Amino acid sequence: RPPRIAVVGGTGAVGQTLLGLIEQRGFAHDSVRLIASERSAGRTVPVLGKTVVVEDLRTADFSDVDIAFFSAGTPVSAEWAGKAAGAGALVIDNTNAFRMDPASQLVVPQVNGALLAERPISGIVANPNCSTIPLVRLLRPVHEAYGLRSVYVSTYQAASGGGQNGIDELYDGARSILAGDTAEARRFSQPLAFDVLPAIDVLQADGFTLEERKMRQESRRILDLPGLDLVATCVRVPVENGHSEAVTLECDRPVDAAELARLLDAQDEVKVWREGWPTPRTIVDAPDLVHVGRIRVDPERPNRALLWLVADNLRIGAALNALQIAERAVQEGIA
Ligand code: 11C
Repeated sequence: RPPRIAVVGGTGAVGQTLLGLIEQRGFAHDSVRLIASERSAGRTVPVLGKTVVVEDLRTADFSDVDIAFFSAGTPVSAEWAGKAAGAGALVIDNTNAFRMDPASQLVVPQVNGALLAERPISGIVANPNCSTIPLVRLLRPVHEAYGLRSVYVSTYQAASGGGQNGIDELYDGARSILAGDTAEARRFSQPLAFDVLPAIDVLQADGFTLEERKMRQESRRILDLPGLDLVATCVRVPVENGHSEAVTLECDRPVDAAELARLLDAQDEVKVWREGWPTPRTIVDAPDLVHVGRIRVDPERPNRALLWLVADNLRIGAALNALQIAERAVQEGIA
């Protein structure tokens, strides 16, 4: 029998994208339940052609759920995902709550999907951060071919990383400024419209942000390279959707740019742009691919390659990765 699904946070930007992808990819399922906080419970919502009453997370029974997707924020997952897993559901968690938990798995199916041959001890598979996922999908083949020594990355992250509230804040701010008014910051630390903000998530004692720390520790865990030297600067830019990253790779061996382009193009669901370059607005026709451009090798240092990547953060960076985890889990018989 196909899995019985529950989605916690189904009305948010990632939850809505997930439900759309379940339909688009024809993910076989027996039933779909929507579970949310007390605030949204009782509402009726159209889901995959049916009308579903949103259930209250505090009283929801997960014992007849095979796969529970969580995307309602880290505090909600920290409190409730264990309960869902304890009741027997395989939890696929889209937050930062369990990514570094040794009893849970941190999975990008194209990189370390083989882990899904076994159910994690905690019953929780964590979905990595949206800027980590496209990066590690490129780092894996580069490491195998050239040996990764260091990775330096700067991100250009879209407003949708802050959910629908982030998108609304960008549009509201732009309208206010165009009307000669001042923009307001609610979801972000400062107004985003017509600006760039070099701080995403909480600032840590060492001066890095949590987003920058996540990129380092998650990449190391997914690639199984605990000593990988990777450093990030994460920046919010006034783009609606689609995260971009400028990546510098220091390798053990000299890199040939044309060979690197062929290598990346040969990866599943990766597109290398040989003319022009991808941008958040030009990838919309193929949002389920990691787009790569501007591949080049430093003529003064042949072991140093540089590239530009763009990926849909709500799909590749969140909902699609979560659904691909579910697809693989079903295939492996652990869900
Ligand atoms: C952003 N990467 O763009 C964040 C959103 O740890 O899952 C996802 C946060 C996370 O703001």
